[in-house]
Amino acid sequence: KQYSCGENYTPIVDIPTWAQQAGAAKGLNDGDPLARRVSLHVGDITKLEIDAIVNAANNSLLGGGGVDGAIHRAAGPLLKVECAQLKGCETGDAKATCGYKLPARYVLHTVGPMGSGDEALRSCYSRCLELARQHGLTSVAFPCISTGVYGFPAERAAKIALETVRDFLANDKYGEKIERIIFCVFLDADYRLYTQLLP
Ligand code: AR6
Repeated sequence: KQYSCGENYTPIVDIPTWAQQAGAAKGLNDGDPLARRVSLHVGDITKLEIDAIVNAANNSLLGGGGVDGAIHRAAGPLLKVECAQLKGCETGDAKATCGYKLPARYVLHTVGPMGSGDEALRSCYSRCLELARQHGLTSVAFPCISTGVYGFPAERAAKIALETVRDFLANDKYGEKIERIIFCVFLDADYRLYTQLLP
């Protein structure tokens, strides 16, 4: 199946919410209303059939390793053609493209800081959520931006990710329209970290 950016379809988000996940694991706080709109998922972000997946890209937006490489491979060569027209992206900023052969309609490319830079990392998450608002998207999956090749400490990054998303869901006017945010982690260590921090 191929989706273009503009095509209407019903996103299939059959991943349980944190409320369901936490409800199954005793002692975790599933009483928070935001828990019904957030999921923790372990796996390959390129497989998710949702409105948008976020790419942890570099300033050139022309592809690379890690999740960036996986997204470009799965999306096919047209993704790079569209990216090349964007003329790069500043650290902490984000730009949207179509998803091409991906099951996700859009890719939100963001550039995380290298090693440190809390403000820039926060900005990656909030700029992606602003792009979601601009494009009317209601389901977005984030990888652990900057914590791979870019070497940002994983725990600090997870706290920033959760705080920024929580703030948007709870306080931004568009936040209430967001149906699902998926934290798509790839490593067991990140899964453990998010499981501890999500409550
Ligand atoms: N699905 C979900 N998460 C993934 C996947 C995947 N298929 N593959 C890796 N991860 P990284 P960065 C996780 O290095 O640190 C690229 O070369 C990975 O385990 O992809 O922001 C770019 O072009 C880690 O938790 O991104 C840049 O040059 C997280 O994704 C540079 O790397 C991010 O790791 C960006 O580095």
